[in-house]
Amino acid sequence: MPSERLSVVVTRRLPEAVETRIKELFDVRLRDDDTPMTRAELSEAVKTADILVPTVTDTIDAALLAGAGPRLKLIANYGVGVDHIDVATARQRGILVSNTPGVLTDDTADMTMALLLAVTRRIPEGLSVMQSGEWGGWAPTALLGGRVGGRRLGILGMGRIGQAVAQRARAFGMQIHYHNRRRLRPEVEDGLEATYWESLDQMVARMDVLSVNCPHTPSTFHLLNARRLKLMKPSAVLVNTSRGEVIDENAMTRMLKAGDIAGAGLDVYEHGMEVSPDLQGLPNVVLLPHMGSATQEGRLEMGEKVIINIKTFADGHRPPDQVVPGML
Ligand code: 8YV
Repeated sequence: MPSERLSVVVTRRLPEAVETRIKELFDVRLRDDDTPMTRAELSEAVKTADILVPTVTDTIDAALLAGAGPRLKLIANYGVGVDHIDVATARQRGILVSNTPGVLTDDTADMTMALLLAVTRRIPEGLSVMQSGEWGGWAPTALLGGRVGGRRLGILGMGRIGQAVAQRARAFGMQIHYHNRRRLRPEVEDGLEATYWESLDQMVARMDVLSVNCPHTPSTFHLLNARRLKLMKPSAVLVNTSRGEVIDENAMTRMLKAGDIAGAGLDVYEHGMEVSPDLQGLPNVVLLPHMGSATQEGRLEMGEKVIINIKTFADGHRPPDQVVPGML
């Protein structure tokens, strides 16, 4: 199939350089404003396109795919997480799915550390004192946080991003612990000086900081449920730059309010943009609007990956970043 004949629909505005390159290569329909597509627009897109380029804000479920036209052959996701795409149904319908792994690893790991430090060192509280003009000068007991060096960091999900977090946290003098579906190879584990916990319960109970870095799948939904959250030390801090659904957000909010967990740094939420006001008002919580991978460089590289996946497919091969059911 010659690539110039392929019709590509991109569901969101992407960086200009990415859009320009896609336009050069394909017969493309681009979005003309910054809003996500409505369900009706998405339904229309899957009916007519050969290739769809969605983002995390598009729900590509079985019902939507049931209305897909016979031309739709590739969903080239702009992002690494594919929990918004029903990959199994796509496969049954002969539609390939690809993602953009690797290029947002470092940026997301950096943001994990930023949140970890923001919560433990009370950065937003300091910022607010300065912005409100309330600073009364240095005082020996003002805004004391906790030292991160020496603390135990438990990483839940030791894939690319988890390992990048481990490397950074080691440089801050933290002790690295992890729980993962599969134990890392001994040489990788040794390189990261990471201690493996087969039992998530036992790890949760012993950590000073818990960082969620696993994908959201049916088996990780509410992995940190109310029972497990209650195992955390009251002095412990939770950081999540992965997906909100991995944590029972209501249970976490109750515990944060009651002081049963010391704090949380969150970039993602269980119900997307709907962030509970209870969470918003807490001083021991730092909230960001899903910015983990939001660097100019990362967004361009994500675009390059999407283009490589589409071009390779158009040239008659499997996209290099094909996702198969159960892989993530
Ligand atoms: C992206 C992400 O910005 O790639 C992911 O899985 O969560 C984000 O950091 C987003 O997915 C873009 O679609």
